[in-house]
Amino acid sequence: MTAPLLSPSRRLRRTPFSDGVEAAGVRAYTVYNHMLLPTVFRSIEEDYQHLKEAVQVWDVACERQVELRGPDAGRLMQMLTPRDLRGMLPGRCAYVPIVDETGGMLNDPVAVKLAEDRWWISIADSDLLYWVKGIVNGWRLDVLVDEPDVSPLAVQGPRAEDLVARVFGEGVRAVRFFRFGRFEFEGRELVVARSGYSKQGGFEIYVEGADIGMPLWHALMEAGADLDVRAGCPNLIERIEGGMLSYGNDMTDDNTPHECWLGRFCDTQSAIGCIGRDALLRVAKEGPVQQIRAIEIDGSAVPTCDRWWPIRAGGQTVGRVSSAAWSPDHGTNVAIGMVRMTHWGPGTELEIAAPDGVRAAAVRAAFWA
Ligand code: THG
Repeated sequence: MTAPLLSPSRRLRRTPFSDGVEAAGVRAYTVYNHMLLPTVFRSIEEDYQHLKEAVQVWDVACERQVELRGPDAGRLMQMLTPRDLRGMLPGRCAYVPIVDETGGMLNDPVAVKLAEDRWWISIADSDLLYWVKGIVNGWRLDVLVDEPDVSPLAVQGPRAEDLVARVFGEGVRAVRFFRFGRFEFEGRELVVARSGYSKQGGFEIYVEGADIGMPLWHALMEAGADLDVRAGCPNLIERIEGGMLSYGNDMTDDNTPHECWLGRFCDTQSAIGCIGRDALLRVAKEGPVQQIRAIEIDGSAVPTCDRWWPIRAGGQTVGRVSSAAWSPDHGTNVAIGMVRMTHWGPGTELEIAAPDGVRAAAVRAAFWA
């Protein structure tokens, strides 16, 4: 049986790079923020090996920006997150949990501080714009909120710095992790940050203006021909090995940042103004009763994880697996799951009710990367 196709329509937004992605032979897409996100080019395993040894250009335009502009932009940003942003300077990026009034996760974006009064929130897959607009209107804040014509293009892999330097100049080499600089391409100044949804290193170019999307795509492909540059995409295996979470898969608004292992990005005591602060201070007292863990699943390659797989131990359900894949480099199945406190210790043996049968599994002390 062949997999069903996804019917295109204008609701399912194309990106400024979709023509390039299709010419490169994209094999599968998912939908993210109502937009196309490539998931496979050659095969997930082949894409994975290539990402780890060369360089790829990723159409991650679906990481849409929620732009905050105006005198209350900084105050608004702090209302959204329990991470203390007071020391954050313009030119920096920060991974920030976004929580609602119950402390539930609404998104886990990268915040980009362009200026004191101008921010981009580079969102994961949820309609954060409406929550932000609601707050602005309810609190009568002096800030404009919208989704600008900005589409991230990621360059990831060990040769990413060489490739980006060829197109934007040697100055990009000085950009440190989670910082950005402005660099020229065809007469336009673009934000280029050292960041990205992989552990292989690289940059994200915030392409302002859809019209320069394909010119930049072609420039990168031409400049990197001898580096074996290819079109790529966030890779399921690599991101599980690295413990990069996927909103909607690994966590939802039912989870607090602490359950998601994102406590290191929270300063709830000092994040004055955060809408979820009181709720988080309350739950922080008891501590989480379930938490994200790296899990190794025995047996041959697992099937696609497109629903939560129950985690069992001693006849009880003690959690769920939310992401899983066969890792060629580790010769085992790597997975991310939410596990109850009674069973989250390293080495704890578990059973996973996968769709093709029950498998033995174990909690790991840490992710693989
Ligand atoms: N880049 C940008 N926007 C994004 C993503 C991105 N929006 C959607 C999605 N990815 C948001 N989720 C994440 C998850 C992890 C990271 C970034 C965004 C990430 N984590 C680092 C890590 O785990 O090593 C830690 C970052 C830090 O130390 O501050 O990078 O990828 N623009």
